[in-house]
Amino acid sequence: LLHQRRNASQTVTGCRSCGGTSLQPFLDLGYTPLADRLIKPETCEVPELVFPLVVAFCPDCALVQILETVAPEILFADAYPYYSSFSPALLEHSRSNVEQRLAERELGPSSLVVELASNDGYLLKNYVERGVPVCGIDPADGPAAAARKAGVPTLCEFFTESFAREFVSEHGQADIVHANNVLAHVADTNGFVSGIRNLLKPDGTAVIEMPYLLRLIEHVEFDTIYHEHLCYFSLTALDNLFRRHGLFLNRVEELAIHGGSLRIFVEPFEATDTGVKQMLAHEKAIGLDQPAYFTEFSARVDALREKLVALVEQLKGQGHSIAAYGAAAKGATMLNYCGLDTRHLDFVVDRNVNKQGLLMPGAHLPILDPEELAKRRPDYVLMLAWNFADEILAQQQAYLAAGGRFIVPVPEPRIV
Ligand code: JHZ
Ligand code: ZN
Repeated sequence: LLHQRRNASQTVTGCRSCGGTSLQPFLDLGYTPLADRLIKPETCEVPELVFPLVVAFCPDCALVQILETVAPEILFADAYPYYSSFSPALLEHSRSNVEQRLAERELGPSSLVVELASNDGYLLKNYVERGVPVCGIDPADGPAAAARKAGVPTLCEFFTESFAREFVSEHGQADIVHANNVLAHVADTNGFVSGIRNLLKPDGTAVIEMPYLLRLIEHVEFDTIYHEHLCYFSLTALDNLFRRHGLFLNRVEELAIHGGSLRIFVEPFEATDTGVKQMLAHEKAIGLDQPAYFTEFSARVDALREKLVALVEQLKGQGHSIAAYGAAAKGATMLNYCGLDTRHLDFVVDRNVNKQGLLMPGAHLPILDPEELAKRRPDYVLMLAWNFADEILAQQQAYLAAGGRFIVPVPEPRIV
């Protein structure tokens, strides 16, 4: 199975944030294929590229990170299948984010809002509707083309320190910089943050979202670990990272999205509010900035795997059919780490038409339209996109009413 293209990945020697060389591994998910690299059935690229997935803690700056960096050209540029606009809950989350920014700050035709990893324009379109000039920056050509088509000016580029400099000399600095679920994806963590510093006006604000490490650990969301996600952030680690570049975490909000996220408000001047101070103090109090906090995690991940596999095998043994919902990147980690594949699950459904017709990495489940649940009526459906469980359960009332059942794997496998 092991098959690696030369120069496709590199192992870090020092911390991605502070450069410290005392990284302490605490979880090994083995060799796994790339979570968003869906397989075309006709050209079935087998064996697939697989890469080590080891997670470590840096005692010097508290950053949790994986050790392997897969080349971004392989991860994001070519046929990247993730389009934000397939989730109504995410669209609503983004619309309300923009409404709040507009309520807080006067933005008009001479303002500039930039989004890093603007995907298909799902967020910036809300500013466009309100007449505020925007520019999206995203390296994935499919989603960037979709954004332009939706009226959101978008540059198809990776955001780097040098790109930020060129951008500012051409377009000027930004009043607001949005960056949702992208900081963890970037190999040059410090260059990216320094780029944000350059991009911001002196009174500008960067509004940045990322999954919150505390919730990942608490809820055993180990499936959100895959090669696209290089870093897993606590507020402590973020504070250390941004301060190094003259940026300050002045405000923080906790959000439910993606299993529990942080939204940080970062500015080039220090005006830290009490919420930030309290959250930093809380992380210190529970030891999230210490290696001991992470020692049990690996055993909890294995316990989840054992419980899920036992449940699936029990249901199969009783003659039940099982499918899955959500060809999510996190689904790839869940299936591969648990060793679940076509022996256990018949297919996976996903609304994203760009994923339909392809196969899940590693497990090779075919990806079908969600309509197929009503047609094929599997007895059980493994909820791989558990972060959207409420939305999906509401949408699948007919399947549930007909006696169908979902298996939700996180934080603990259970049937709903
Ligand atoms: P979803 C993505 O991860 C991509 P993924 C990325 N790696 C990242 O950082 C995180 O988000 C934050 C589908 N779906 O978004 C859509 C339905 O079919 O949780 C998606 O394919 N019907 C950049 O891929 C998948 O499920 C629905 O009703 O793990 C969900 O994937 C809904 C709501 C979703 O994240
Ligand atoms: Zn460090």
